Amino acid sequence: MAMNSIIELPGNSWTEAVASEVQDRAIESLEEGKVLYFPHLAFELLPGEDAFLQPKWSTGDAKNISFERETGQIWGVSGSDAEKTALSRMLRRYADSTREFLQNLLPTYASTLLQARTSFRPIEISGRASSYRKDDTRLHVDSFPSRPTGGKRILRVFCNINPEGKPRCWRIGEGFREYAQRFAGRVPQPIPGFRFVLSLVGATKGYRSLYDHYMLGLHDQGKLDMDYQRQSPQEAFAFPPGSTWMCFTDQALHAVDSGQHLLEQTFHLPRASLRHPERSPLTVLEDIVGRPLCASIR
Ligand code: AKG
Repeated sequence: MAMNSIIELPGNSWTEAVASEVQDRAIESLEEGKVLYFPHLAFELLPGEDAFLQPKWSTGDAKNISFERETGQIWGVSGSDAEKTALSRMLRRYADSTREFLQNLLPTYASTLLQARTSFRPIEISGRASSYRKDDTRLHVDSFPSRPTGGKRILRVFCNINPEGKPRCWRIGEGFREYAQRFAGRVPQPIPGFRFVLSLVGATKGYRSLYDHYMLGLHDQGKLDMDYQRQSPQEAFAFPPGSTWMCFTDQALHAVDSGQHLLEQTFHLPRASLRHPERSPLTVLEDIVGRPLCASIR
């Protein structure tokens, strides 16, 4: 089935200016829920950094090694202090590169774009055991139990740095409205007071809004429905090493089947900064559910 979920764009530099037609196509496509694909935008490793392309650097069975650009903190990594510092340096470079790239590609977002965590995923996805909730081989939109967004968007930039020619194999599903319409009715009603208690005891970083409650519900209900997982419309795409792609992962239904050694940078964006706020998951969900879901959102 031709779904045209992937929009290929030119660009082979993290720092160069981007033509206004490309900027326009990028913002329109992203806000439609498409995946922007840059086949020749590679992240170059510095001498010695290829030593990090091994699963042993990840502690336990954690999928992510995470880095916070603002504080310089790194999590989920095993190794000496010197090795952690060297890996942090590589992740900071990726964080800086993606930030500069987005400033050039999406200048109208630039002033309100919030940079969140950078992650490195050195573990092979295929065959990895996990609970259904954490199983990213099932189609889902991103929503995290402990990190509510309060309606802010989740924009993620991925780069395949596999040294052995192995692609990152994704599937992209149907549109957000179709997905939300299918599953919103199955999301359990929130238990009064529960979300308040979650933030009080620190189980969530901030208050889980009704929007976050519904997004989490869609994420879980979608992953639980194996008929949907098998039979719903979906388009497979293999991102080769040396390529970069990005999407609003709270809108583009996605799954990853296989691949090893990925860099990922998360950004958040207020709904008000979108060119088409009416296409945002918050507006679409409010329309489907028939009530406001986020009192404090602008
Ligand atoms: C996600 O980060 O939401 C995923 O589904 C994983 C994508 C990947 O690791 O390729």
